[in-house]
Amino acid sequence: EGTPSTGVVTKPRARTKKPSMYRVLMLNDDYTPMEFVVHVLERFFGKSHEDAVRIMLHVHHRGVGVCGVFTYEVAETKVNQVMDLARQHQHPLQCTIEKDG
Ligand code: NFA
Repeated sequence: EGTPSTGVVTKPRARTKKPSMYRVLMLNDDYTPMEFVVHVLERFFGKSHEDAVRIMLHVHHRGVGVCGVFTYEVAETKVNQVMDLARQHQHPLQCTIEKDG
């Protein structure tokens, strides 16, 4: 009657599904000052000054670049923070989100 007990107790494991990740992309434009872009990358994306300059120049030359990869909610917050600050300074800087992978 039923499965004989082995005395071994197994703990049901909680589901561990990794959240989808999203790239925050920055777009080039002709007007936003390079120093402002570097500042944004340092302040909102935690980049070192050297990495920030590298990413800014990549966007400047190639038209688009990745600022970082985050969960959707974090990516959305970063985009809003960047666009709010750019608007306050009347720069046309644009960021977008795209699904990673
Ligand atoms: N292209 C801008 C300039 O020459 C600099 C820039 C870089 C703007 C990256 C937006 C993103 N002032």
